[in-house]
Amino acid sequence: MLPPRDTPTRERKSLVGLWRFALDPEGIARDQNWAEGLPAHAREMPVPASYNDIVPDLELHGHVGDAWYETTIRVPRHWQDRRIMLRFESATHRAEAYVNGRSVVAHEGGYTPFEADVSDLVRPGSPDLVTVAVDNRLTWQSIPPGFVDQTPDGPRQRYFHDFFNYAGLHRPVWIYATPLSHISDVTVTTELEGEFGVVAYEVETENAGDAGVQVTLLDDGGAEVARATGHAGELRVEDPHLWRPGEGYLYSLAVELRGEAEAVVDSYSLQVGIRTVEVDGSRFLINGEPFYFKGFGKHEDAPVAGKRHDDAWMIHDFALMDWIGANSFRTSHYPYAEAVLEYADRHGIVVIDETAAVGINASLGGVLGGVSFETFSKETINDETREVHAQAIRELIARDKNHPCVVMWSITNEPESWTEASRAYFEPLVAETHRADPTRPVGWANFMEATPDRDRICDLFDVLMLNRYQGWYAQTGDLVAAERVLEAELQAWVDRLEIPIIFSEYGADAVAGLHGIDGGPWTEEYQAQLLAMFHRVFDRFDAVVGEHVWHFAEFATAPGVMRADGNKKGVFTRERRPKTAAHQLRQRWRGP
Ligand code: BDP
Repeated sequence: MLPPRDTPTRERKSLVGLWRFALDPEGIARDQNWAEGLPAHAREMPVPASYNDIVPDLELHGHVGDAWYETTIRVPRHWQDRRIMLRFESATHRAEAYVNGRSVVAHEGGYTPFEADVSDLVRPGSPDLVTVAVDNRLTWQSIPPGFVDQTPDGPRQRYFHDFFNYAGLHRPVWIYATPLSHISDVTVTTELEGEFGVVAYEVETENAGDAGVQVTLLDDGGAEVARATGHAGELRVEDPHLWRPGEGYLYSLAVELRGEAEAVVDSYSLQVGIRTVEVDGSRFLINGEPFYFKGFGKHEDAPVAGKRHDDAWMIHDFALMDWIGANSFRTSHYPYAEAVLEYADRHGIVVIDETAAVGINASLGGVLGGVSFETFSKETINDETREVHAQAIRELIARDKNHPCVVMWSITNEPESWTEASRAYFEPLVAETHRADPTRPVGWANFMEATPDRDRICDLFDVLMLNRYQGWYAQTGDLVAAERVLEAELQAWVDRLEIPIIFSEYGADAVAGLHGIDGGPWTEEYQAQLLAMFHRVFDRFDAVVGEHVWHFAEFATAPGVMRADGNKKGVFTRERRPKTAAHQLRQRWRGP
């Protein structure tokens, strides 16, 4: 799915700004036809943003159900006779959009884009009403899963993951125009053959008739390096400038649809990084060279606007990752805004790209909400959920397949993985991921209770990612015991599998400003000492090819006795001030 761009044949208008907004806790909006106009009590709401914390209002904060947004747009008159698309970069967790009261698209899943052809509904030159109902409910058949608890005090959303259920329109919304005869998708994969970089491309078109495809690869100075014609083919680049960690060198692929007399009917330009990714035994290779992941599990999370994509926070976070010496991160626990991946492409930051399949695990219910359930059953996570999960994987890959920064897919975080049912659930999903993208390794983040003697799915994957909390959730306060247990477990993994191991989570909560001579849980010293303990163990094993600290920054969670105003495992506070651990990590990752 191509993101909208301004090109010689295409034009886009951002719909970012203040929209009208109303909650529909009783589910009356469709009967009252809010799609043709929100009620008088509607208020203003920024787009993009999570709506939950914009104003101090518990109704908004804890809302369960639909939230309606509405804006009036004006499509330029010269868009007449063009294909006009309405595109949402995301709507959390599902949405139905309307134009002038007519439903145009519905979408399931809170973190991938969707769009609708609205050419026949908008009236270029005149005002048009765009409305969207965004539903934040998590169910057994949503990814991530959850359920709505009908309590005597009203509905309460329960879920099995450890971040606040922020909702709304978190990313930009666009209206854009393309020619009727247009390029609809481009897929690029790259390989190295001796001195050559090989860029294989495939272009899909719609309503293109006899028009032909021409692709031209340009270097970053705009000089042509290769050219080809046809919907699919290969471009060979002698002595290519590779995309590599730390150096996001990008070519651009100018794709043109050419009609009679070579006239350009449609044009689209895609950034291309030439690089390879491969797993070899227990090594993770980028361009044939072993790569060691240093960085974080992150969240899209900040005060006030919640999960809003914000360019200022994005650049600030990348600058802090650079300061500390990180070379990579995981998009825990859902696909991030497309701008984040584009930035990582340009700057050579390596990304593990994750679906929103977090909390497929009954044993987490007790930790996070005092509820317990059977993970996989007809009534809970079932075949329908798996189909929604498969669709989430397909949508992630369709969106992110062309990003050189993405070196691996992570299809789930901490699922139940020790039962026959879990194997039956995941086996087809791993196959589906490989089918959708045969070029990248597939991984998943293993839960602490899924030890090497119990786990039943690790052999399905190319890479093992471990989330481990020795010294925090187990052996609390005892780093000597924690080190022994961690080392023994790691040895057992190495004995069982010969694949790369990345620590995708390890860490401890620390209250910024809380100090203690002997450390102790919740102090800044203990957090730093625990990370140092993990590092000592990692350095004893060649199969460990990466360390992603949990977490980059403190983040909001649902309330709970284990959480003090959110999760405090950040090495930066939520406002991005460094704790002691941040300085220590900088020493390890950047050197003295
Ligand atoms: C793991 C989860 C992560 C949590 C973390 C924690 O993968 O989302 O935030 O532990 O407890 O269970 O801090």
